[in-house]
Amino acid sequence: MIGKCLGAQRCRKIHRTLRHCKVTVFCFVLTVVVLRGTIGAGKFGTPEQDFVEIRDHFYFRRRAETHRVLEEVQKTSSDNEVASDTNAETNNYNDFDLNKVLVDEESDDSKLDPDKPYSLGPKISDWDKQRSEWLKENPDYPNFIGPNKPRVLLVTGSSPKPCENPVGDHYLLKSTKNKIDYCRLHGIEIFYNMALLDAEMAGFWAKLPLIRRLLLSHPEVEFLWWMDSDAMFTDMAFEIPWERYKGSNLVMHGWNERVYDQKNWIGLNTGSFLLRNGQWALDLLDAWAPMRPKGKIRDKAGKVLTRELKNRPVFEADDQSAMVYLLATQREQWGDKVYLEHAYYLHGYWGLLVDRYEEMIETYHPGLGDHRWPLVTHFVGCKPCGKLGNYPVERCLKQMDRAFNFGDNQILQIYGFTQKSLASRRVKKVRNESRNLIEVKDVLRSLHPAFKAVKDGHSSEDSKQSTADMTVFVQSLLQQMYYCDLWDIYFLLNSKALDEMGNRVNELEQSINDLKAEMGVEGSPSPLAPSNQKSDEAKQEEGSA
Ligand SMILES: [Mn+2]
Repeated sequence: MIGKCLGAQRCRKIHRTLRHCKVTVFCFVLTVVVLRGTIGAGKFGTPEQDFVEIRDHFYFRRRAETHRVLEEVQKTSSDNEVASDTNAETNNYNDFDLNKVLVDEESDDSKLDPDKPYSLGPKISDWDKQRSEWLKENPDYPNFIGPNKPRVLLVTGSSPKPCENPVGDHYLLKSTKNKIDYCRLHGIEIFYNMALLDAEMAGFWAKLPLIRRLLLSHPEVEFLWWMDSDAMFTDMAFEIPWERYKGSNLVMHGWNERVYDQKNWIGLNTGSFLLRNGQWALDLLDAWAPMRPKGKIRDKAGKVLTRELKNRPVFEADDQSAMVYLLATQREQWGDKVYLEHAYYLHGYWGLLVDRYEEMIETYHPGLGDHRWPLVTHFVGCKPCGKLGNYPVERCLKQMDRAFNFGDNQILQIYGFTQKSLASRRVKKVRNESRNLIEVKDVLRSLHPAFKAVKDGHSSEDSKQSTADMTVFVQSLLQQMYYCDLWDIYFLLNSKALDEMGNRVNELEQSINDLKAEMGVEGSPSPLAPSNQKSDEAKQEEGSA
């Protein structure tokens, strides 16, 4: 009928319009329904009213959800006294007394007989034999993951309890992140301990039973690297010169004359050391432990140590003094297998280093490990996790932040960022993102340094071995170059550093050419190919800088 009145063409037009309207209205209704269903808005009030409703809704949902979670928790622990306590009702973390969750069981110290000599565990005297048999039976877990690259386990840890001051836990987290980064770059595994494995070995002694248990549980680990929670890596590029320790079982930062001649209690440091897995290590731990922690014997041993060692203050026996005493009094038994290193900072006392970070950045580059760019900065005497340290809290925390940033900058720079300053938590971009795949590939390769590569360490033929050794040597040379041009482009632009850099590149190139000539045709295995390419790039970069 409408068609008759308006004519066919017009009718089609109206139909089309109506169809469009239907779709529009349907969409509108759908939108309203969805909005009301999800956020409950759309009562067609003012935008302000809607906003208030949305906010209330979200707030209510959040509250309801936590309430539900709390209810479930309470249901599951209905027989627990937590439910009956009014404190359990609080949603405020600041109001909650953490001691309700972390219940300390009674110490079983009293059960130990003070007259019985202390031992770390049952005596083992054939560990070397057991271990070598295990290694033979498990060829997939070699103790060397490359020529001159031992399998290393870094061991660190902290108390099972939260820190006395919450900020201490934050610094433990930073210190842990720092260690994860270094170990990831260097192909090292980490064990973080939070369990007090032995009540008698509390405090600085806690590491001994832990180390023993780990050595016995991981025969595939060649070197165990103990590192205190208050020590941080400040040189992410420095690789331990493993070949130097071929004949050593224990490597600590220290000096022969200060330990053996002066018996100085700070002649070495036990905050960061390397211990080779073997019978020797077990024997050393047995000889190290009986200074018998806690109580009369530890106090008495402390007096002996203070009397016998140079400059030692009066306090109970500690692991470091005990080590100095052990080495100084039994040098013939242990001395030939102990390497006291001071060519780089396996441990670096923070007081000597932290104020020079800016100078280091201006003049040097990562990969040196020594006073120019310390491998480790150790915050001896700062106790952010405890109540009372030996230094002002402000200096400790400020410098720990700076040390963390100093190390973390080297990680950030791989990804194209840097901290605004060592005191800052903010980062800025140092280079634009790569636009093509080839560049991205280069960036990614910088995350796979040669010292991390896993290679077959079972080369039996001498010629093969020498080629492999040569390869590692060339790789480590290239690695140094590689880090130089990779770490920071601004370093290249730094005028002071430029000359040194130029000379270094020339020297390294010369060494590589010499080595290539020496090695002849056979000495160009595949891992070198990309590195050669890299050295060409370094040349180009040098030219353009
Ligand atoms: Mn320490």
